[in-house]
Amino acid sequence: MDTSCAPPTPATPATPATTPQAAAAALLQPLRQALPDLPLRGDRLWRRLEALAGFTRPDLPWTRRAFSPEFIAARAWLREEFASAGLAVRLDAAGNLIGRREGRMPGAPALASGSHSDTVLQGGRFDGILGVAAALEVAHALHDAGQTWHHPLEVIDFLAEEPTDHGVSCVGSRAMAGLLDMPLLQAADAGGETLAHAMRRIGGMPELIDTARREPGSLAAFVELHIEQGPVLEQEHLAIGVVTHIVGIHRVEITVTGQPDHAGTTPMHLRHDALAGAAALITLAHHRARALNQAERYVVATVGRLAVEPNSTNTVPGLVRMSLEVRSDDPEVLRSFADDLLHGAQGEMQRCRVSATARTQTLTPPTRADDGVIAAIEQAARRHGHTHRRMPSGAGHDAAPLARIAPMGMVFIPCRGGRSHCAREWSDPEQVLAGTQVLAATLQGLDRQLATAAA
Ligand code: HGY
Ligand code: MN
Ligand code: MN
Repeated sequence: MDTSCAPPTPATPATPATTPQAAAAALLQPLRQALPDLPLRGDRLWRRLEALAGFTRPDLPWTRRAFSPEFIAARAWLREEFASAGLAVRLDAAGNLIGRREGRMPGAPALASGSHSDTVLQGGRFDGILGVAAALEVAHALHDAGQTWHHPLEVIDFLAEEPTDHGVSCVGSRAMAGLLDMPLLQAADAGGETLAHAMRRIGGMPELIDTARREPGSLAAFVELHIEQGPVLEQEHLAIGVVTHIVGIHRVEITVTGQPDHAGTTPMHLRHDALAGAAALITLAHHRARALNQAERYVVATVGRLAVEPNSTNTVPGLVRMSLEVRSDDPEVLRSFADDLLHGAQGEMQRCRVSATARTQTLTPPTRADDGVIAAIEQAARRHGHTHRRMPSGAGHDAAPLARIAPMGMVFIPCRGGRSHCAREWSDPEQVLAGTQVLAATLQGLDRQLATAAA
């Protein structure tokens, strides 16, 4: 029996909303009729979270780097789980794992939800995999209930959301948005493997990367569930965060060039100590970001990765390569921070008798969520009686590139102590289920509203 929560079926199947404007207007209309809850299974959801987290490097808890053996094993497991939820499963040319459940409206663009199954080192047990497992649970509950929405539903595990060893993040979602260009595909890791080669290793086809691209309008909406990765929801005792925008991220490789010399025989005033120069830059970046960060402007800067050559105790460091990451909701700060830093550090570089250069790896602008999807998330939170607030995301997400091709929204749940990207990352089963309920109700509401607009 088809118990889809659709409005009275029109004589002829409705066609998708005719224009993005009509769709956008529809999303801002409050839902007139209640929607039946989906039979979500919190136990199945939690079991999948634990199983997926279990694909980790044994020596580094909760580590599943993209393209690693653990990642490849997790992908094979995910494929089976997608199929068990009644999804038609495929891998697109960019290495995104996509599960699809057909809808009842011929030609309708799909509603999409998902996140990423790769992690940073010692990354954590919820960052990314929560969004994949929750979207999968929504699809599985639809399958169990025999329900068919108007729109198809696509569950997506995007390839390599975390910055890869090639220096590229959001690999699969960039490709889907048509933003993964040849220079990024040719980026190489320390061992010389290109991103394209790594993509091929997990089943992608970089030479056909354009086939992974989705055109604007080809997805009805994209909604991602994610842990907040910050302290606000927990401190304010709120269950749900409704993301208004995702900060921009500028990732830069800074190279400090000095000269390797004997650590014992080279007088201090004759050294070209690249690490002393790098240390001055790191300290200056920290203080500049603190000075620029204000109530109405979010600015953070991080040097999280550093390589010293020759990296030996009794040699003056001759070369340092380090990652500078700047995040802000102010496009001008994003653009100018690295150049201003090097300019402001010229005196210190001269005193250390070294030089510094900066090379942009990726620059993702601040991204706004769609007002209609924000309204749908708030309606869903109210429907389930979950406290909620609007808030920005200081973390980057696959939702940012997706916003280029579809109305985007994000649902946050609290994480303990606001901690993330560390082994202590944690959210309670009740918080995970609450977030999944809101995700399901949001997608259900979007399906109804867009179908009504199209009728
Ligand atoms: O780095 C980030 O913001 C995200 O967790 N990848
Ligand atoms: Mn992350
Ligand atoms: Mn993430």
